[in-house]
Amino acid sequence: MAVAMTEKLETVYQQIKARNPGEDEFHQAVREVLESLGPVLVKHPEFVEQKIIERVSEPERQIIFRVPWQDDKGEIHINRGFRVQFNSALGVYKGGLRFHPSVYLGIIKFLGFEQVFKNALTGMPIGGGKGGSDFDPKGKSDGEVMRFCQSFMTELYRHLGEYTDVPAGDIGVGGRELGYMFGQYKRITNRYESTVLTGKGVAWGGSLVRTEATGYGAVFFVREMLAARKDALEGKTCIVSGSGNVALYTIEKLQQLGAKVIACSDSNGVIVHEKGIDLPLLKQIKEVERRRISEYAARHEDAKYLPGGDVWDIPCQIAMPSATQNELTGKDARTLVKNGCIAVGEGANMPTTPEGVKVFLEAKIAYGPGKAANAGGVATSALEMQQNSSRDSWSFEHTERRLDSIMTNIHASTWETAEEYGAPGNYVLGANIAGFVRVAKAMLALGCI
Ligand code: NDP
Ligand code: 2IT
Repeated sequence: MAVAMTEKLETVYQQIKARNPGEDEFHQAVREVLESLGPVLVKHPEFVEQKIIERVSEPERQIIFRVPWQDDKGEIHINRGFRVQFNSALGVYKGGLRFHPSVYLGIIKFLGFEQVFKNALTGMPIGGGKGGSDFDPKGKSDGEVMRFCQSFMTELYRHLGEYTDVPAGDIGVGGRELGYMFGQYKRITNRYESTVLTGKGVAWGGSLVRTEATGYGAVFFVREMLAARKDALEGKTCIVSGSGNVALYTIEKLQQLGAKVIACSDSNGVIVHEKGIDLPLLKQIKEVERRRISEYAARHEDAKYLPGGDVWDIPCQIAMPSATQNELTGKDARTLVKNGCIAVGEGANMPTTPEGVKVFLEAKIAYGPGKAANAGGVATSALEMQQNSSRDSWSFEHTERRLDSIMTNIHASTWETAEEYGAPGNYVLGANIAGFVRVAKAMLALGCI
């Protein structure tokens, strides 16, 4: 259970809420971190004196811009673009771009805030930022996606740079979109500045393993949580929500480590395949054909499709939320615990509601929060930057070993921090404190900026 917020932190939280009206997801993300920080402030009065909490909760810079583009019929559409450059105490602003109709400032700020601490946990020299647009890539042609990405980058490029701000993908932004954006950046600036974006195609400066990294990393984190309890993934029954980049490679690594994945989902429904998901077929449908998962059941007679179903109702031992924020509620958490779930590893950002988190912590199951468990994506982005800077490219095996050791270290540091602060096994507390302290110390050293 998170340590109760001190009066001081409650006052600061109320000020942040009032200053950022209507941004519910941002408030939620801030509250969740602040609830862990009481004991840190007692130990480090200098953080209070220097107003580190107030400073770390205020983005260094917020950019909002118009993105006009033409569809295939010549009709003009106007979307809104965002980049929130949250904190650069540890390095360049680093974090993904999300294209989804639900995007507004509150979502980008929650993601940017989480990113600051996640990036700190990796131990690498990266600050935090996030961006995106309310553009919906679903149902758009390649030409429409390209024109949108070019328009988006025509405005954003002036705020980026290998020493300034380095975006990557997130929901709705993968290799195709990053390619169009990198092309436009290169054209406008006349610079082949590989390090300005990560998640690039391997043929043009990308890193092997970046595509797989978030999902693989989340599974490595779960493997470590189980090992700490003298248990292992082999033979475990798992469910994964979503069926995008993170979900697919979570399924892949779970299967490689001997677990059985019986369900996944999209925003329309759930597929259940008791024999175990046929990953090559799922990849073909999602990555190659860009279709819905209902198609999977249509091509596999022993798989079931549950339109509008709730994936968390499927009994499992391990659950890996890999779709979006607040997708796992208090009720879902109670169902999972009742059905015998022993571990939850979050590939998505803030997928569990505060009530759900409470249920997991009270049940004392192994619960790995997103900012620790999904840090493998951004960590491998930092490895991509290292390769770009040294004009080198590493083998798959070498890069995966690096990812594995980063995730193992994040597990160890969050575990040890939780123990140090008297909450053994509480990775929420461990991740929030370990991430915050690293950022706070750097901010203190850099003065009042
Ligand atoms: P993708 O766009 O590849 O896939 C997203 C998946 O989540 C799809 O299956 C999508 O279903 C589902 N989904 C998205 N929004 C909603 C919603 N509002 N309701 C229900 N389902 C939804 O994105 P990623 O796999 O890259 O991202 C998934 C999560 O992982 C996000 O929370 C992201 O922030 C996080 N993450 C991603 C990283 C990365 O490297 N890509 C790194 C760390 C975290 P549908 O197709 O029906 O919309
Ligand atoms: O949420 C995340 O960590 C990401 N979407 C990846 C960010 C990155 O810069 O690789």
